[in-house]
Parts: sequence; C-alpha cells; structure tokens
Amino acid sequence: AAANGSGGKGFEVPKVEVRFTKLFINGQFVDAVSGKTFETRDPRTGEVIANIAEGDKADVDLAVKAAREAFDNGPWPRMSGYERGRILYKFADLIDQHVEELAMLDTVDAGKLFLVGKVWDIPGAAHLLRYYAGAADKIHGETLKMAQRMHGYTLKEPVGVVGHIVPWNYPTTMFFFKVSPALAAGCTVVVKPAEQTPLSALFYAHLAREAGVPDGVLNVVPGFGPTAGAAVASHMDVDKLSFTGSTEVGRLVMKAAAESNLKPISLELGGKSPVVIFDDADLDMAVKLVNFATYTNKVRVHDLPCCQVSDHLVFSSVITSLSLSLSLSLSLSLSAMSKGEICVAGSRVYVQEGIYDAFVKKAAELAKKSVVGDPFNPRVNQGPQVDKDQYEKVLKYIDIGMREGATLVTGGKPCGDKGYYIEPTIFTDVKDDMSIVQDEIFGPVMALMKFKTVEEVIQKANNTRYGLAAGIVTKNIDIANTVSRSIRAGAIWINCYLAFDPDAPFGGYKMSGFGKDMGMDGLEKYLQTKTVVTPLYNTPW
Ligand code: TXE
Repeated sequence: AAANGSGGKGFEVPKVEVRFTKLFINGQFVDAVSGKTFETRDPRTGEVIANIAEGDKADVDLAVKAAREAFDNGPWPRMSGYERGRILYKFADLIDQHVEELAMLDTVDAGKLFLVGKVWDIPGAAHLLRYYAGAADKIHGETLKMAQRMHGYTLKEPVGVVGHIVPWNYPTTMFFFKVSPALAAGCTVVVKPAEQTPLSALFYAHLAREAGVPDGVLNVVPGFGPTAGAAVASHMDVDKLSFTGSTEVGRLVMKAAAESNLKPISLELGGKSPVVIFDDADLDMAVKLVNFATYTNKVRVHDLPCCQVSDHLVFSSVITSLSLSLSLSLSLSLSAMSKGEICVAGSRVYVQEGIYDAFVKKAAELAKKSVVGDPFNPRVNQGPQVDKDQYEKVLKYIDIGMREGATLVTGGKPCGDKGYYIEPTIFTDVKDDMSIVQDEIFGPVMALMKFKTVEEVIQKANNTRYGLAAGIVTKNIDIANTVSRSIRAGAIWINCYLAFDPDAPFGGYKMSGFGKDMGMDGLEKYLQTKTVVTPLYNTPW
C-alpha cells in the first residue's frame, strides 16, 4: 500500500464551510436547552471541525413534542400521498443541487472518499428518497372476504412519531434509509445522528424545510448515545424506533423500548459476513470482489459487470457527466477500496483448496496496491477510520489476530504521521473460533480460510452469531442455489457484492437484527394495519 497517510500531492483540499451546527426542532435551528456543545473532529487530522449543539433528554423531549403535534394535528399525515410525494421529490432535487457541499461534509466528518460521496452516497440518497416519494400515493389496504355477511377492509396508517438512531459509517445513506420511508408513510420523525458525524444530517434538515416539509415533521437532535439516544429509545411518546448501530447498543435500545411504552423497534446491527469462493471461480474477478467486499466503505462503480445495480445507480443519477479525473480515479481504484467500516463487510473469506494458494498471493498483491491517504485526493482508495476509538479498536484486533496465532500476510500497521489511517490487512492460518473471525472488526482486516467441500463451507459460513449478508463466487448454478439457501443471512450476493438498490429490502438474521430497510418492506414498518368491519344490510347483529 502506498501507505503514507496522504496519498501524494497534486490535489486540492477544498475549504469546507459548516453552515449548520444547531439542533433542528420544529422547523428551527436552536441551541441545546443546556447550552452545551460538543466537538466534531476530522479523522484526517484529529482536529476539530465545528462545535455542535449537544442535545440531551430535554431537547429530545422538545423534538418529540413537536413531532407529536405535527403528527396529531398537522398537515403531513393528512395530506394526500401524492402531495407528500411532491414535497419529497423536491427534497431530492435540492439534494442533487448540493451534492458537492454534502459530499465534503461527509468527507471531513467521516473520512469518506469525496468522489464516492459525490457519485454514490449523495445521489444515492436522492434516488432512495424519490423511490419512496413515488410510493407515497400507493399505500393502501385490502378488502377482506369475511364470512357471515360482513364488509371488512384494512387501512394502512402511519405508525406515528418515529425515533431514528443512526450510525456514523454512512451518515447520509443511513439518514435516508430511515427517514425516506417514514416520511413517505406520513410519519413524523426525530433523528439522532451519530456524535461522530452530525454535519450532513443538519444540512438535510435545512433542505427538508426548503422543500416544504412542514415544521415538526423532521427533527434532528445531535448528541451522545447514552443521553440523547437513550432519551429517544425510552420516550413514552415515540411510537416506533428504528436503530442502526452496534449489537450491544441494539440490546440496550430494545430494553429501553420494552421498559417504556413497548414501542415496536427494528434493529440493523453488526455483521461478520462470509464470502465463499469455489474452485471454478474466475480467480482475478474473485480476488477483486473480495478486496472490495472486505475493505469497502464505498460502492464500486466499475469493473465488476455483475454489479449492475451500483453502476445503474451512478449513471442514472444526477451525475450524468463523470469528470475525467473521476473516471480515472475509479479505474485506478478498481480493486483497492476503502476502510471496512460497513456492516456487510465480507471479511470472512473461505476459499476452496484448489485455488487457495494462488488466491492468497493475488489478494495480498492487490491489497498492497491500495493507496491510503487523504479522502479528498482522487488517487486515494482508502481514507482514515472514522475516529480514534475505531482506529484503536481495529489495531487492537490486528494485535489479537497475531497473538491468537494467525499469519499476517500483509498490512497490520497504522500509516501516516497524523489522522487515523490503517493499512489494508490480510490474515491467513485463521481458525474458526478466533476473535478475528467471530467479532466484527469494522476495519480493513480480512481473514482468509481454506475449505474442501460444499457441506463443510456451509457449516463454517453459518458458524457465527451474525447473519447480515454473504457472498458466493462460482459458475456452478446448483452450488450457488444450494449455498444461498443454506446460509442464514438477510442478503446473499452471488458473483457480486454490495449490490444495493432502493427496491431491495436489506436487514439481518440472528444477532444482526430484525426489520428491513429499503424496498416495500422498509415502508411497511412505518405503517400499521387497521381493520374496519361493518355488517351488510339486513345482517342480524
Ligand atoms: O456504535 P454505537 P459505535 C458497530 C461496529 C463498531 C461498533 C461500535 O462494529 O465498531 O459498532 O461503534 C447511538 N442508547 N457498528 O460505538 O454506539 C450512538 O450515539 C441509544 C455497526 O459508534 O452502537 C449512535 O448514534 N443510542 C453499525 C448509534 O447509537 C445509543 C454502524 C450507533 O452507535 C446508545 C456503527 C444508547 N445507550 C457501528 N449508545 C452498522 N450496523 O452498520 C449509543 N447510541
């Protein structure tokens, strides 16, 4: 890896202006009741970017009150789905008009590659919003065939005030995974962004207001988990909670929901997803796929023809003319992607014995080509880990891997003289019960393992408490079908990876959580079903 922490010179680091730093409650940017603020830091340097109003219980109470009022008496749930959809389309258009500025905010806040934010995260958010805007006027119940001369039908109604607790790894994408279907359903929402990455969420609140989302419908309360987050989870007036984050905190919010008003919740939690490579795979393609699956914190836009979804998303979005530098950088970064901060990272890699040795060699060569450095640099494939805690967590796991007896094939060290950069890392001689195979590392660390038979690898792939995703690489359709049915995970990608789409429901099995984001399933969770029954004329009752 060109692991110099800068990725070289010859690029311009833009000056990033932070316009919104206050809480957004009832259509206004306001200070926290306590007057407190907290620092958000740039992972490229560890330096402070801005001081953000620090919400806690008192502010969450105000936000929920505004959302309650907007839900109980305001126009949002009462207007036609068509009208709500029009406002959401406008919101999406405004996102498109601010792509650069939004991508910059996510780069300085989360260390995400700027070009990827520009062509994927931000336009992808607008795409997702439009998907649900189009669904807003297609929400309806069913007519019931009841015995005994009764007329019955169901109504699909918005669930009410929704609490959204979101993580830092995809500040924009996670915001819209949650908010888009909830708003389309007619709910009102209180969003608690991650303390590491509050900047873009506040900007989205501003754009929602500009688009005509009424006051109180979308509230954003940055703050810390145990204060602001916990207040959302335990609030008696929050009707539904959707959380993405760690399994540990998922357990806490589920408990808080149970101990308060029994609000229904959905959880998208950690993962430790397997990628299974069979002997018949095209070796070079498989190596690239796995490199992408493990290290990514971005969606690939090139090279793997099977990943049409991502390609389509990019090329059909507002970004109609990719700049020369962008195309160049994308083709340079075919393989060496980003920093492993993604819940579906395919970091447990099982390779069949016939190609194992060749695979290890090529995977290491590819990882070494990765350019680690400033995420504003178009030549860079991998930016910094989001903050000091995550950086230290990843390095700790690398150390544990070596102490547990795994062989470090490449990487394993921090790089650069400032900021939170780590080399893309590969371990071999890994045993199933090692921590680096069982625990979510959330960093650029791949564990490579050998297997012989289909039966054996199914057993190994399922030997995890998680069940978020899995990858299978083979040309044999019978094997692909058998393995995909046998792995207990919410998403299976055959001969591709990370093929997300607004229409494809996403969510885990086992301790990766429950409830889906995206697709019509993602809308359903913000609706509840009311059954209405009336006797027909002359039916004795
Ligand atoms: O997550 P947290 P952290 C995993 C990943 C990562 C680890 C720790 O393995 O290394 O979790 O990351 C809010 N009540 N994932 O500590 O704490 C918090 O403020 C209510 C996977 O950042 O779970 C933030 O908004 N809320 C994951 C959100 O929960 C609380 C993405 C997530 O933070 C809270 C992120 C509390 N008591 C991390 N405590 C994925 N599935 O993609 C914290 N929060």
